Amino acid sequence: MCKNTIFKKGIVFTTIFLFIGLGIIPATGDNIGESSDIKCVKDFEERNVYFNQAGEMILIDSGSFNMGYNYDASGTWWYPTETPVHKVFTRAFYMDKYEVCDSQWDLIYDWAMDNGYEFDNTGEAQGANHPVYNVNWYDCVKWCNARSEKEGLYPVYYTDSTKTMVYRTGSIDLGINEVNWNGNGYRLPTEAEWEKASRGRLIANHYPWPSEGGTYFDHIDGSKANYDGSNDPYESNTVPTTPVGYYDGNQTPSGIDMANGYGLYDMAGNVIEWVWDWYDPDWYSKEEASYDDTKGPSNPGSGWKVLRGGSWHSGQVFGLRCALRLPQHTPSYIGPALGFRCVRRDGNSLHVCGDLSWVKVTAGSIVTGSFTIENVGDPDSEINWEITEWPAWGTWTFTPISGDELSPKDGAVTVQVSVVAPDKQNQEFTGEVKIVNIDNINEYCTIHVSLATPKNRPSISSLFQGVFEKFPEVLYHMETCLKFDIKHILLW
Ligand SMILES: [Ca+2]
Ligand SMILES: [Ca+2]
Repeated sequence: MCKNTIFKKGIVFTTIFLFIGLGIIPATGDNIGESSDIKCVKDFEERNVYFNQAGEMILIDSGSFNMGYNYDASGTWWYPTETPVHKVFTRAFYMDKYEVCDSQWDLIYDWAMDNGYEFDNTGEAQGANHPVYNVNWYDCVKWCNARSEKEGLYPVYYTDSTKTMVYRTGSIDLGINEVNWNGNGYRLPTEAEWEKASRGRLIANHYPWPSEGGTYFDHIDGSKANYDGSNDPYESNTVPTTPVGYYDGNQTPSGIDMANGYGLYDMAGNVIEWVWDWYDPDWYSKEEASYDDTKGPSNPGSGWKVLRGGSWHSGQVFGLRCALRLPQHTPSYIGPALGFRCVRRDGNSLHVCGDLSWVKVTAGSIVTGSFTIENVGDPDSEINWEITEWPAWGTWTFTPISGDELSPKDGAVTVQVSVVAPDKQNQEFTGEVKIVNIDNINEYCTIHVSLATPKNRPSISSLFQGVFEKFPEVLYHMETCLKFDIKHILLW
């Protein structure tokens, strides 16, 4: 368990969704892949629960993943802007579990209108729990800022590189320097963050669920996502969005829970989603594409923003793939199939993982264990940490007991633990080990520990005695066989 007290309208349908026609593009492939660096599921889940008490966001863990999709020999279903597959590290971040829905949009939008914000569009939707659409990139970015300010977080987007003027009005093509990437407020995901989140810890998957190799049609049908022809009950509507997270097992006909490996919904289909990045078709072959926490091109270049994940409008399931990068949309574009979701940075850089529990420990004996400490903050950040508290019972040794300049690149550092158990039989001991960021004592993690010594149990000899008393013939036969007085030995 970790703690950080800082926490706390209608455009034409004819618009060109690129993947109309992409069906002709040559299908399967051995995408190079390796899993992202998952350090600790247990602690990950604990942090998730903690954060979700404040909002419906999911923690995407720190680590690398393979971005893109490679050409394969069959030449089917391949698109050049997705190559080459390259490794990208992102630090941990939180992402909205669902696309931003209408009720959520309105709540922030109304607050923003009373607090100096101006939007180009009011946003539309097919119901309170359906995704908002007809919102342009500028609207979404400003809405992120309003969401931050309303919740008392630091806004992320500014109109100047000194980051003093909060972006609240106008249509401004922000650059990377006008963004406070370390701010704790809401923002659009980068392309890399979106794809990593979409893949849900899987490797070379076509869709946000297990779907390697074969053809795309082997892996997707109408029970899994909302696309054109998915035959959901909303299919005949003019704007056939489904409620956000509809594909969660409650849809009709009922299907399986379509949250991906991270617990995110609609990462394929429903509405396609804005991301931060400007579009550069050749971006993946550039060195900067593999930088830690890459944020895409630093200037507008093509003038297009990237859209991700496909939508209800995607007739080609090709368009719903994790790797697909949809261009040809300026930041001022709006459409009935285009919405968004937000991310924000993980407020805690110190990440501790481990389980220190021992049962049936002989009183006074020595037990050992370990846990890990990791910096999941900024790629350039360093943490000086120290173990400051541990239970008063037993005699504890930690190796090491402190560390300097731990950076995300160091990965997880293992701390070996040795405890001399208290010299008391039939006892249970519990407590906590506390690990503190000594430069910010408000940031700390704790590990629950427990140790139990065994009860005074009947001895083996007394168990045998019970058997012999009940079945004396057993004792007779054994004594005859072994030619000595077992009962005497047991009683001795
Ligand atoms: Ca549909
Ligand atoms: Ca979507």
